[in-house]
Amino acid sequence: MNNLKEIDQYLAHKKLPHMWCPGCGNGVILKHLLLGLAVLGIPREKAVLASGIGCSGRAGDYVNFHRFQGTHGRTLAFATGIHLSNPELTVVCLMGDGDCGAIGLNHLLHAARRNINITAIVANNLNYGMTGGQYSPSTPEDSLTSTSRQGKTGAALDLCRLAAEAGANYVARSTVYHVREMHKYILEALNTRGFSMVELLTPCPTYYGRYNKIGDAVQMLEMFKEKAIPLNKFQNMEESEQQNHFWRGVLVRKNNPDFYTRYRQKEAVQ
Ligand SMILES: Cc1ncc(C[n+]2csc(CCOP(=O)(O)OP(=O)(O)O)c2C)c(N)n1
Ligand code: SF4
Repeated sequence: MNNLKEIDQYLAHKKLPHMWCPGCGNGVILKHLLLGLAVLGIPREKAVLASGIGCSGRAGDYVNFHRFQGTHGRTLAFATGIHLSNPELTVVCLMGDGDCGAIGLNHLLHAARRNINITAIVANNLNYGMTGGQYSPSTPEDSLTSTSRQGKTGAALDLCRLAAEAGANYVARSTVYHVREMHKYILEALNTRGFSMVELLTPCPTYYGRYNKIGDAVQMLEMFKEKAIPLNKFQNMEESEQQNHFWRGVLVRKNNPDFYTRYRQKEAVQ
């Protein structure tokens, strides 16, 4: 599905045009999140977008349904509260890689461990966009950023593997270049009961692309096309080769009961 009419109802038209830089991937992610809601027929009054602080977090400004923006890094904690106070809602949490993987990492682990019925979308632009292109835990090793002028020291943190290990029911990763795959994973995540997470590699030509001399947005997308490879291929690579690539695919697909269901079952037997 690619019909913009379908997402009209979810968009705050009066707030447009958006503030993102030309070539930023955040608009593509927002579009496919809204398409996902439309495909699943989720009414506006049943949808909530909890977004982080950062460029990606500004997505909340452009939606015409319940939205919430709290403090940086605490997005999943707020989303957990929203979900538990009204489990009928479809709660989506949209975070940057800094929000989710640095200051907010603890919340990711516990949301996944509890298998909270939330869909987390992580817009991984490989750096902190809003504050000037500093490196984040998921910035690839040796990347040039405003805080690693000689190249980042230390490997990138794989947020998907952490969420999978902690107990999430659905974990997948794709890129803004692989748009059909991204669309499918967002739909699958929204359709999962329990904690679901989709990490999306997305271009930040203004900082990551410029500092690393990758070029403009098109060249950043070409980088994702070349370097983001299917999970099974990635697993057969030497470790040294893996460091120069990203995997993409579905890491976890499970059907374990979510936190709310288990909690209610305990109450019922008392
Ligand atoms: C508690 C707190 N610490 C730091 C900041 C400053 N800050 C705002 S956005 C941000 C990082 C943004 O990076 P990311 O979460 O990856 O989102 P992006 O802008 O790249 O989409 C930081 C450190 C803040 N607002 N609040
Ligand atoms: S700084 Fe980067 S992430 Fe932020 S709006 Fe510009 S391109 Fe997008």
